[in-house]
Amino acid sequence: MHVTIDAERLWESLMAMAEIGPTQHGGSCRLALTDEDAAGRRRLIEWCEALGCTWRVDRVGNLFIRRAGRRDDLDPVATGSHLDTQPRGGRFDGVLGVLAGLEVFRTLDERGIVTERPLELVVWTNEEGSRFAPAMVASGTYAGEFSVESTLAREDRDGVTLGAALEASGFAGGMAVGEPRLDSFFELHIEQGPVLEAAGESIGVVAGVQGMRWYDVSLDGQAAHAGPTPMRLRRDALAAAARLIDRLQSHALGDARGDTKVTFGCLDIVQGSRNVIPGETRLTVDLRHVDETELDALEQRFERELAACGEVFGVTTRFERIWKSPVVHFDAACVEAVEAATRTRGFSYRRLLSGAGHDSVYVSRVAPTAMIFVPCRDGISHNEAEYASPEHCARGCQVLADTLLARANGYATEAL
Ligand code: HGY
Ligand code: MN
Ligand code: MN
Repeated sequence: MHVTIDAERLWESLMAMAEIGPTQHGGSCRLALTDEDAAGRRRLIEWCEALGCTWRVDRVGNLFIRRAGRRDDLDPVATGSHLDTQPRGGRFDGVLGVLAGLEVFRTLDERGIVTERPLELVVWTNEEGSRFAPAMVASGTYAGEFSVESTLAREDRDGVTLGAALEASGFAGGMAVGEPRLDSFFELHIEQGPVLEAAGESIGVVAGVQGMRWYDVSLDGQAAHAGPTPMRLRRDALAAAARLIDRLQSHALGDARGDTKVTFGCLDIVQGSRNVIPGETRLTVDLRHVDETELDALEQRFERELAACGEVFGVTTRFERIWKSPVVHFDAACVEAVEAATRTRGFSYRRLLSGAGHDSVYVSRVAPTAMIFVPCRDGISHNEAEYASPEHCARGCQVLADTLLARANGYATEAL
């Protein structure tokens, strides 16, 4: 039973969603549980209600939109991703996975196809981890990694809790977190890196996700006058942070395999002033690697380098690991189903590990899961210039449709 998704309609829905929270240079800003995020969710709900879908929200705001099957007593086959974005994010990160699910629903609806198992389209709350840390906190709560209470208590930089933001957004749901149980979960996403585009391939069959760890670092030296204070008597908290960044950058750049990733996304000078030696700085650290043992070693190196910088600059250093997401390998049968659907369509592809975290990381703990990637221009993401071509979006959506249909009807993908 082959269906062909409507590439143009998919693209139109992507551009229509991009009208909500547009940024100056063609990107999107819909921070988790802001008015823009809520508006994007409501627009999706409208589109799905027009197809006869029902929807419900769990206690951390995860939105589940159901398309009935012939056997509604069976666990649903699910797809989806996230609608929240980075502050100056792109129009495809997360959104493509959600709207590809909508396009599959629309295609089945116009063909009058009812699958054996019901289908769920899921929008996970706060995937980005930009407003509330850590990333994927709501899918993590669904999978049992975080308690509901701790998730609702997470605060943004203004001290607003995730629970209060949920209430304000109108998406504080009543459904118990962890429901519904899923038969399987398939997520379509842009690669957010350069691999597929450089190889000229259309599809990434994602077999897993690299390990990720987040830290909050404090460096406390001594504020002093920029003029009279001799260099060798300074306890400069920014100079110490700069040395740490440089040391870890050099280490990562020295990794010939390129598997070591270090990122310092936020650096704050507390009460900074141009003629005051920085007394206090706050730094975020993001470490990633495809191998858990190597990630342990990288974490130990980070600790050593931080202590050494404190010594050299006479600065007191502290750090807290606020998130640890181990290397994940997805369900072999799900990965093979994606690969078979891709081969059946004759699309060029490769298997790969994801460099970015996704809600699939946590969902894979409680349901067989796999992901589908499509290339993005110059590998750029988390940037307003993020772009995936209509053709690549359509191919990813087609593979998703074939995979969902096969799984929900109990066929092998090749038999479609
Ligand atoms: O951090 C990540 O990899 C994802 O974008 N949340
Ligand atoms: Mn994403
Ligand atoms: Mn992202």
